[in-house]
Amino acid sequence: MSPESSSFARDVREALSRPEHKQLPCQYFYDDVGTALFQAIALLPEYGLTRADMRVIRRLAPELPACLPAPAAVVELGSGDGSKTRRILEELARRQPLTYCPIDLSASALAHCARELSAVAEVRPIEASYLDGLRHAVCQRRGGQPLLVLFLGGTIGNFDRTAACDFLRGVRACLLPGDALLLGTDLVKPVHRMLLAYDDPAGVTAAFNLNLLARINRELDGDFVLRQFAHEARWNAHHRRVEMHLRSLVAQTAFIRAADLECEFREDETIWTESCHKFDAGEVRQMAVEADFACAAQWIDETWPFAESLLLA
Ligand code: AVI
Repeated sequence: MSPESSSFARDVREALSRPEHKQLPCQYFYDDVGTALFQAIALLPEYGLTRADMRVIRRLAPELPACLPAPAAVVELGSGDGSKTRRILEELARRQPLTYCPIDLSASALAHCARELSAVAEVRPIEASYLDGLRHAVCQRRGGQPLLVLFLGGTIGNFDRTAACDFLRGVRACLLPGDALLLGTDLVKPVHRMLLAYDDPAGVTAAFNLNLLARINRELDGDFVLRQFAHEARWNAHHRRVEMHLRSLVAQTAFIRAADLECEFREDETIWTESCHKFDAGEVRQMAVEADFACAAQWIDETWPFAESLLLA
């Protein structure tokens, strides 16, 4: 088994054996099928997040150079599809040549990103987890020149709130005064709107969620019967998050051979697959202060409330 498959097997085994609530880690959504399904989600009329982020970035990109010391390198946590980042790089590259370091665990996402953006900046892909990759990028800093870190698209919402604050502190610990982080966060909106975004009538998000079981079947020799699970999106008002679950429609047992796991489900038991936390703009500024950043600017999309916040180290 490859090292990736064995850590997938280990994580699946641990998460599905939890006595309190079975879970699956959301980072495993993004195999090739899951990535394609997420791209389709981003086009859905019910899912406004990606388009809102794009609108905000179009608005902030020309203003950005005036808000921070000229960065010599832009480091992106997650490699994105290139279109949002291009806007930012083009504006910054007017001042001086730029190095762009996308960080991702997926070699194919990094290769795509390098193809898209090598005309705008010198691309140095880093295949690693976010913080390991950031530490690596920081070591390559030239002559004390400032860095701009991008964490776009609202991915921080997929961390628990405590983990999100710890993560911001971890990013801050890698940076020096004069460096900056541009952070995207999806904001709270009416509940029916948020639920529709994660339970669209065409069933694309359902397919994205169920693909996690399909991926286990393909890669870990599992025997989940996908039709015996249903996609579910719930609003958790206490934690201000949309939770995605897979509900077992019958009492059943699934075998995952490569994880050496026999997994029993009661009827109506769910596997919790993802949390999508929603914020308000003031809360983001507060989180920034707690992580020892100063929030220098915030741009908000009013059509689909979404914020990009510029945090200075
Ligand atoms: C990647 N992340 C910001 C998306 C979100 O909205 O939390 C993932 C997603 N899950 C279902 N739809 C989209």
